[in-house]
Amino acid sequence: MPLAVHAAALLSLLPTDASAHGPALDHHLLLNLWIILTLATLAHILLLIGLAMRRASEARHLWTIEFLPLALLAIIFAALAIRAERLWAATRYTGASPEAMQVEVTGMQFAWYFRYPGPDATFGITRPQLASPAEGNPVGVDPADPHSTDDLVTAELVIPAGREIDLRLQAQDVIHGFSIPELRLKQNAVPGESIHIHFTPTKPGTYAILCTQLCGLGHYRMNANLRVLSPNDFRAWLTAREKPVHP
Ligand SMILES: [Cu+2]
Repeated sequence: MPLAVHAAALLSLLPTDASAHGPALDHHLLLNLWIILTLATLAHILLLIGLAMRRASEARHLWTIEFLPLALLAIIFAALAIRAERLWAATRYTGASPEAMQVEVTGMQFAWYFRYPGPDATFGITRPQLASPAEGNPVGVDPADPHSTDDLVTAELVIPAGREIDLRLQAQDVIHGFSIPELRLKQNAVPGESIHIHFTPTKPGTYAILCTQLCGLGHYRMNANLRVLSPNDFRAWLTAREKPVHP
């Protein structure tokens, strides 16, 4: 089964699949590659046949070898595009379930910060003029807002496996690209916008969060860690982090 071997080799080149929506995306990618492989082979066979039969046939209009293949190609292309668009939209436009864990992600030159709303489940107000990484307030949380007192801001993203996570992405200065290859996630963080993306991590582990937009001289070092923990480990982590906030 050369095609199966081919697929297995391709899959082994992809990073680990650690999210619930990942396998469908990988499947779609492989389907695209198989179709391209088939069409490229067919095109070369047709080319060789054309060369061999060049003198044997007269030039005439053959709709079966012109319009029919073109129509079929257009249908295949449209079907692939619609399916890809649906897969893309599934993590964005359909909306997360109400039980999803909320985490705010802020990109800035050249770091990622993550904010958890705390036990009150509400994010405090942020003000750009208050943002100061040097003073321990990188995202500019307003201490005057009662909702902000229990907000937890971290430099690594820690989430529990098996629970849906609803991220809201924003950027303080320029466009940054939030990307986690193992979770098959990639979404720009744009200044002035709050962009939601939701997913369910399936495999505990440590993965790299990258910035995929050239955002300045320090772009090469703009990364952070994602740690996917078991639900129990996550609870322990959250409790330990929340203690200093609630003495
Ligand atoms: Cu960046």
